[in-house]
Amino acid sequence: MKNQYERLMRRCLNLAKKGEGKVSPNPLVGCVIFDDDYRIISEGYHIGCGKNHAEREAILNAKEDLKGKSLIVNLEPCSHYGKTPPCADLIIEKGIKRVITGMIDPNPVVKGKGIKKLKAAGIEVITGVLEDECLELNKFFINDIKNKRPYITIKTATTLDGKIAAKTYKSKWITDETSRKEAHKLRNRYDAILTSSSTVIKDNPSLTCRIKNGRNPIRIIVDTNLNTPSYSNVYNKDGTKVIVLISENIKDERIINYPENIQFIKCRIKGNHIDLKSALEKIYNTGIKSILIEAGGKLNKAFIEENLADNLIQFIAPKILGDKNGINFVYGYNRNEISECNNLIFRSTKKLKNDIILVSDFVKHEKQPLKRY
Ligand code: AOF
Ligand code: ZN
Repeated sequence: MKNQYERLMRRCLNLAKKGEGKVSPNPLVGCVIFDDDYRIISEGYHIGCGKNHAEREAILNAKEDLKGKSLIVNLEPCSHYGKTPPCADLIIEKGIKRVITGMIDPNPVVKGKGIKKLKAAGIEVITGVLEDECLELNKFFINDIKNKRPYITIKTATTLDGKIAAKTYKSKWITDETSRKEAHKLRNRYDAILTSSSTVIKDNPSLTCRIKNGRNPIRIIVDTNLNTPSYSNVYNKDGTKVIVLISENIKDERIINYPENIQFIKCRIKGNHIDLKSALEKIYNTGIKSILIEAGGKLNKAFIEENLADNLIQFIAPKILGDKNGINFVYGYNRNEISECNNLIFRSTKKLKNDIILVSDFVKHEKQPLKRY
């Protein structure tokens, strides 16, 4: 039975992923309805914010009577009137006898109330099936509710010894085509991609998502002194919104003559740079819940040093470049002792054609003061 529930929950997780790039700020949810022989009767997923929830989709897609059937869903069914009526009520109304879920909905308006409602109506409820996978899938949603700030991932493509480029900048690609395809899938998952003015000036990237059915995320450019030219690809490729973070000292007359899809956000300055923490608050207030950082070593370093990054995704090619001519993925960041390191926890590894993807989570802690000499 446990294996069957896990198999069906995996199906829910895969269905839920079809909503990637479309459901934010809502969670990714997939739902399967099945009979006592574990035969799938119907399926559904949450296709977009404001649209039907996964449970309602699965129920509406069913071609037979659902009385006495079981329903499995990766998130607790909701109990509240939001943009749609409560899923728990519909499940009860259809006479479903058993509900299996992966995790409690952390949203305070639900948080256990959906399960309570189902149980009160005499429905058997089983919770926690593949809970870790369910929590991982909806980490942006959980982080949004718990921390009220965007979830930050740093993405890098490096050699085995952590170099993002050679100083000559002659060769643009370190990882192979398969890795780059995976990287495009990642872009579809996040609300926004963030990079620095120096990357825009040096590489002139478009930062688009080039996968089937994908969509371009919002781009965020950290450009303290407004050095990026208005004809840069990232501003002109497709009309998708671009947020440019600039110093509060930039005069208004400098921000005319940029394309209409650009929103300039003036930010507080710390040292010579934008204060990232307060900039992130402003970004969060525009509705962005997840950010993928695709930048150079200096910006990566700033996010890590300020303890703002949640997650690190490294595409690693089986090459060694060495330290004389290679540029590190964290640049200008030096700890004196192992005890002063930033600590992470390995989450997963995946072998691609030639490269690997290594995913780690940052251990959150207050900033450690560097030793003074
Ligand atoms: C979803 N999709 O499949 C499920 C959700 O604004 P509403 O009415 O769409 O409600 C959104 C909340 O409903 C969401 O924050 C979560 O707590 C709950 N469940 N949401 O978007 C779904 N099952
Ligand atoms: Zn619902």
